[in-house]
Amino acid sequence: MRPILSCLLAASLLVAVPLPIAAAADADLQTTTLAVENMTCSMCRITVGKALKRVDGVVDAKVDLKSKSATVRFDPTKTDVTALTRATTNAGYPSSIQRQE
Ligand SMILES: [Cu+2]
Repeated sequence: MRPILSCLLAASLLVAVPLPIAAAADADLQTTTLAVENMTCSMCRITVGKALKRVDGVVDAKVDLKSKSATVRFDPTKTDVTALTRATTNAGYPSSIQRQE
């Protein structure tokens, strides 16, 4: 094999291999939307987001000020919804489950 071809092959492997792994990991994640109380400004939004992301097992947390909600993606083997609501409550923003997927 000519060097240029093996190089292209290596590059395509690098791109192709991580995708199925990421997809598998994604399927194991759980998404929950929390209704968050007390949020009044963008600083509140940031505080809630930080509190959620600090929870071990949380992959992503999107906090929406307008709808007073937080959409959290997490690994259910590492954490659960109770830990999420506890985290926002401890930060001063009590929350409850709005929607669970
Ligand atoms: Cu605020």
